[in-house]
Amino acid sequence: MTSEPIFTSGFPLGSSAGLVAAFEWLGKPYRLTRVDMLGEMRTDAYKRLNGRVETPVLITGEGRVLTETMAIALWLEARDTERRISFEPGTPEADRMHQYIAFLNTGFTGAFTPLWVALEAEEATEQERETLRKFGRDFVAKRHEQLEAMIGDSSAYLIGDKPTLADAVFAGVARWVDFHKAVDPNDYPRILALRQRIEADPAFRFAVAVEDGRPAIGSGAMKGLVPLADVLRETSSALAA
Ligand SMILES: N[C@@H](CCC(=O)N[C@@H](CS)C(=O)NCC(=O)O)C(=O)O
Repeated sequence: MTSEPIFTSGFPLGSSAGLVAAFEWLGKPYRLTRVDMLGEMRTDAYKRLNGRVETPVLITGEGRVLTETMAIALWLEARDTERRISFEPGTPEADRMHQYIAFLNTGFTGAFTPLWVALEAEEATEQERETLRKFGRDFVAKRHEQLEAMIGDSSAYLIGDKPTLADAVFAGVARWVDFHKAVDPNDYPRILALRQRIEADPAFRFAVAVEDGRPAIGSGAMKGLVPLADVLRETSSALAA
């Protein structure tokens, strides 16, 4: 038996917000479950869902658990038969979209790690924290320079004139610069313009509202918010069966 897939909305500031926007743009029925990354995510029950204790996680309509942003993006791409948020596999546009997703999910996202560690490492001295912060800011600046150079002047989104999975992966993470004050966004005008375009998009606004626990009206594709406890109970009994 199949039902709507369930995707995580990790908060605060989860990268999953980008893929929530992608679900909205795709327009096929799905559900969401909010995951408090500082709370419920740390429980043993969640560790059975994702042993690496991270969001995002997707539970497919068949009850399979799929983790990792890139794997979930590829799952969405395979579902996108009308090519609303992706391109025909094998085309130059599809290859370029994969290239962007890979860069964004590795180099670009990873550059923020020292900044998160500086914030969360309870044992660290102030001097160690400052070293991490400096390393993180330099690394984020370097990845911004690289992304700024990759983005052309000729299209509204990363590839062409519609938002795709690459823009979704970008938007979930790009906003972290504000929280960490890692770089001056005005130094990267193409990145800033892209962020502003996506952050004003109803799909991304919906994703952020769900993340914040605010009432939200989306495209209608989101068929319900499922409490995480229900998701954990159902997936653990499915895994045990
Ligand atoms: N490789 C994973 C990384 C995902 C990731 O970094 N998730 C963050 C939130 S956006 C997380 O859950 N971090 C764990 C923590 O905050 O302790 C992916 O691409 O899905």
